[in-house]
Amino acid sequence: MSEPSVLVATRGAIRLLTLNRPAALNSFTAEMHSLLLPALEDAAADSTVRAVVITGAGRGFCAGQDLNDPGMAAPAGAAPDVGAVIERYYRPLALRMRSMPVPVIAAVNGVAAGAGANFALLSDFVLAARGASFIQAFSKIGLVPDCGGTWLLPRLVGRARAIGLAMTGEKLPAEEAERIGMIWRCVDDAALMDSAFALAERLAAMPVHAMAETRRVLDQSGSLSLEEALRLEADTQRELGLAHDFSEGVAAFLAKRAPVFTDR
Ligand code: T3D
Repeated sequence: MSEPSVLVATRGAIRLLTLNRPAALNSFTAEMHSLLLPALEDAAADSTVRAVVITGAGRGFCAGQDLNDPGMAAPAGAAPDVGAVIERYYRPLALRMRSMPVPVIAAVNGVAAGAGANFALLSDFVLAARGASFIQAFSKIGLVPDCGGTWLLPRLVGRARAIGLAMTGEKLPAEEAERIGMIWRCVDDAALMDSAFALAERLAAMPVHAMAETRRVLDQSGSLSLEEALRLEADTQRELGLAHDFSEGVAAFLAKRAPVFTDR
């Protein structure tokens, strides 16, 4: 029997998801989507999970849509409905990534292309191996960036670089991606997974609910006036101020002891 195209493992409070179609650089198939979104849902629903790490098996992270997958193809004789593929698979995936109740780290082990690049960029932290790269491959096949790319890229790297990366489809090496602020950090290839787990463990011991709220307010702030952003901050602080983690954090600070955060 062949291995599942998404492997799920748990290490303490960390859930590890591995995209597992290495022969096709872990490109997305309908079958892989049928495992990936539920795996994220499961991590979100499991109160023992406090951080998620996503990586790829083999030499690639994810080459985007599998351009050979019959599971995505239009019925014989019909025109392809790429929009339907996006609506069915990539939209829910992007929205789930951006609403996880815990921090998500992409450990990008190799090339991340097309929707695979933007899937990584949807994470809270992108940690990339020095040998990895990012390619907005869409323009080469006559498409626009998807899986959130049109929203993410200008926010991460500004319009000039977003346009340049998206229109040329040039390969962006991981070190350059770090230099221009597109990703969190680049590490030596051999150190990638240890670095990802070390970061995940550090985050898992912190107030993860406040982190998920931080992501939410930052994502919303881009379309708000200062007045509205200040209101959102006040409303969010009001809610967090009533939660366990805030009182625990303050009590631990005052008692000069290590805090134990439990909210999620
Ligand atoms: O319905 C829809 O299409 C809508 C959804 C769109 C979302 C998208 O993601 S569109 C963008 C799709 N992705 C691409 O266009 C990337 C295509 N791949 C590449 O350009 C290159 O493979 C890479 C630059 C990523 C890596 O190049 P390289 O030289 O390191 O590897 P390779 O030899 O090209 O690939 C290795 C194998 O993976 C190869 O198979 P083989 O010949 O050994 O049997 C190759 O065909 C396969 N592979 C790589 N990417 C894909 C793929 N197979 C299917 N789909 C792929 N996307």
